Amino acid sequence: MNESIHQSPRLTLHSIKLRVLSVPLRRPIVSNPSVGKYTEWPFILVDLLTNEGVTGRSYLEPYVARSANYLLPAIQAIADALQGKPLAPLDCYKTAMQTMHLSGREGIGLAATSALDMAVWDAVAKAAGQPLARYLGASTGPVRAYNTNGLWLLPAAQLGDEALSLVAEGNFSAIKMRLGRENLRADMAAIDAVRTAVGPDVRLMTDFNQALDLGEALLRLHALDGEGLQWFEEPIVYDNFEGCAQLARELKTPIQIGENIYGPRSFYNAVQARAADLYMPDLMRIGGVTGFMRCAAIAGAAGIPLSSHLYPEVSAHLLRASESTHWLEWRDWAHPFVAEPFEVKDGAVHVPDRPGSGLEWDEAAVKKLLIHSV
Ligand code: SMN
Ligand code: MG
Repeated sequence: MNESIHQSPRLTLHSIKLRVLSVPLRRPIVSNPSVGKYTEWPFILVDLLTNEGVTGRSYLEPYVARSANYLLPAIQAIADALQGKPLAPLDCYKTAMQTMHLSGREGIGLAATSALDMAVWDAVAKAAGQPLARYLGASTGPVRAYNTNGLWLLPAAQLGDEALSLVAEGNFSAIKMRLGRENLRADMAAIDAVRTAVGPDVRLMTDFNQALDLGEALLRLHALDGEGLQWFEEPIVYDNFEGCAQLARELKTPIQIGENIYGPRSFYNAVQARAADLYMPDLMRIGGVTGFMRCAAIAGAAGIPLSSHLYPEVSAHLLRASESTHWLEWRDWAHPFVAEPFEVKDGAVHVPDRPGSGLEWDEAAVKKLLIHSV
């Protein structure tokens, strides 16, 4: 019997490389004025080089390309604080947080922390030769997903065909459509168009992207409460936990929030306030892998179903390792530059059996999509 123990190297930071891409969207995002309209989607790629030769990778998708102006220096400043220390993800997270005690532990600083946190976890899992899910004590395999690749605020007449193609993209059992049109009748017409096309068995998630005030939300959500929808996402402004809690109390349809929550402590505060029935943290805002897994512990202990927002690749690993996993939000916007996109079939995203998060870049594609690099 071979009893030799393979020690994975203790990693230390050499340097980081940051690149900003602008990636065309197959189906443009058409949302309400608070989110906006996009034909291209920005990504910030992080390559974290270690002195031991392992490279950790991650990306942020910060909605607007100009946010790179302040995110890149913040990521670099945190990386500077990690110099000379062991690259242990929880220690790195703590160091990053300490750098922000006086400048603010949410917003840009936390988004920058998340970018590095995901890259550090990727590096250490790679150094251990394990997929991130397995490094966290789980296994690789499928994660049930819904397709969010379209169904923005388009005319109802266009929605049926788009809904059918969304289902067909991965034999999905669930898709998400956006609501919050000018009035209830328009939202009803949109739901009818999608339901008629896909039939009764496909689950329909709905997302208002914070479009309504509480008065309008009370009227509209009560009127839509019998439509058999899977959830009402962000009906009102995301940080009005009291208003969200009122909606969650009054409605049969579950209220979903979480993509705009910054860090596990705000997540905990939302849970304490009973602001929603369901939560879906976003890896950029929640604090990367570290922040997400802390929320997964809170959600699991509270018996709250946990989904993810964007970042389907890393989120898939984490939902494999979460206690109360609900749905993964699937979208393929990173496919143009990801070397080996994850397999999507039978309504699930499949976590691949390769070390780390499984995210590597197609460098030829990155070159074409590059708008800025440091
Ligand atoms: C969303 C995603 C990406 C851009 C804008 C809005 C959305 C979601 O809230 O949940 O997918
Ligand atoms: Mg949303």
